[in-house]
Amino acid sequence: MQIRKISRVLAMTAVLPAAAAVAAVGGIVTVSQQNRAFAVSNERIAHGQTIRFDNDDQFRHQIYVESPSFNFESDEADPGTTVDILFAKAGVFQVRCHIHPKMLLTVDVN
Ligand SMILES: [Cu+2]
Repeated sequence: MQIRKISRVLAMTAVLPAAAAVAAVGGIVTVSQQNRAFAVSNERIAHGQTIRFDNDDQFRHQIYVESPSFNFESDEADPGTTVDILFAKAGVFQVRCHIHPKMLLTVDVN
């Protein structure tokens, strides 16, 4: 009886992470840009996910990523527009804005 309970718990913990990973594939996470800052300073996503940056500011923004394994550079984006970045590789990436050097979002891609 006791052994049966434990094995059922183990089976559930084995299934849950797999289901979460499947749901995350191809998903879009939205990050707002407001008051010359990203609305969050850290974001955790799975590789294959996209972050959509909404310019909810009254200013233009620009978005870039510089790293050994992944680089991205957007045009300047007007208020009310969006920029999508697909993170295909695992790693930790710093997302910045050329126009506002204090803007920083750290993205942890699993
Ligand atoms: Cu900016």
